[in-house]
Amino acid sequence: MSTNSVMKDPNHYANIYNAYEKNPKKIRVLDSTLREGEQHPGVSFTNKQRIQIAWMLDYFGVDQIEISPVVSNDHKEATKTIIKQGLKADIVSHGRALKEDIDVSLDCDAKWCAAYLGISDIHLKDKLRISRDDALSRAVETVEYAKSHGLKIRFTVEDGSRAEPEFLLKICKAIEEAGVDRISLPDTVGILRPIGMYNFVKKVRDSIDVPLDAHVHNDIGFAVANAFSACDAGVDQIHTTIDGIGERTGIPPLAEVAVALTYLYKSPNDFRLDMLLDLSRLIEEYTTIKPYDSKPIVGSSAYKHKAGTHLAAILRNPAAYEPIPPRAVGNRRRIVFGELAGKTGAAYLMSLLGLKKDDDSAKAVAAGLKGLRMGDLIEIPLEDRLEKIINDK
Ligand code: HCA
Ligand code: CU
Repeated sequence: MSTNSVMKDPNHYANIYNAYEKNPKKIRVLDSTLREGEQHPGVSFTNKQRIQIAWMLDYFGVDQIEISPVVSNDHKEATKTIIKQGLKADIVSHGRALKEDIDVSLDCDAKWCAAYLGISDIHLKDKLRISRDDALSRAVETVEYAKSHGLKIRFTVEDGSRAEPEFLLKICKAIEEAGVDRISLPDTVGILRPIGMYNFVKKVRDSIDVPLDAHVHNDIGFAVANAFSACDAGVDQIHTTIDGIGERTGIPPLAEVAVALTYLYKSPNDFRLDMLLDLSRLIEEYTTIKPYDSKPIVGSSAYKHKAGTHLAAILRNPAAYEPIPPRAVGNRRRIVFGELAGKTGAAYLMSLLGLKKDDDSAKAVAAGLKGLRMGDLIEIPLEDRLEKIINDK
């Protein structure tokens, strides 16, 4: 490939390392902001907010939206109303592996339900206080009950990553026979590393035909990596929440997952990625939880450029330090002037202020900025339009 065509796609060689398949398969997204997200400390939406979030997620393009009607009457009302909206996404009504919870989903007129049951020894012994045989029959009965009432059902083998592997397979096979529509494989306490998640999923994938979900927690910071490791092993749906909120440290954030699927995995989804910042802002407004500055995609510094060498490059071609353009995800590029601005940064600042810039004065201003010892002085947005003016000069 010639230098010129590589310049057209600055990610060209990185893409070769990423080794895309010719026809990448579609990886779906289930968003659980309304279920797992509400398990985040301090988060509780009003019904109006729940409905708005569901509409926005649907418009964004997720495949399934999860909500739990069994939590309270309010949640049940919200679930009913959201189901009535006739959104494109499936609304998945989440509850325990109990007939009474399936009944609540039926009451809400759900078409899809999800049932979870802890299957690791610690969950069986210290949470549920039932034997493996009890768990097996409870799982099968729950699936049969949902199916006999015309529901589609996803079954979650909760804490599956810490369950005895032969029992995990036994239970997956039994619910497959009972007609389960999807199985969610969770790393409930986020204890797996990426290869561990791969092996966990592969073990099930090799003996089960039912479509699989990955639900992974971020306790040690591996959630996004593990979700994609699960895809490599055969999962075709990832669970997310907006900004990754959830129990403890949460699960993979929708923004990272949707951007990675689109740009790094070439999965044929139809996401409106430019809504990502708005989705994050919406959750910030409803929860008062502000995403940390350096959070990928939606963080306030995700598209800020500061060091002089970076500014010099960005002013010519932002792709020098941006993997994908900020506009694509609804964010904005900003440049930061301060001690590190350097000669190019200083010259640019002078041109913005209408000052004549020659090499010596640019150097003097750069030295002045350094001498101020104030850290960052100002930051300004750098739009593509402005860049063009600079480049035309
Ligand atoms: C829970 C546990 C769960 C379920 C995941 C799922 C987990 O809080 O109910 O239903 O796919 O992490 O195992 O969130
Ligand atoms: Cu969870």
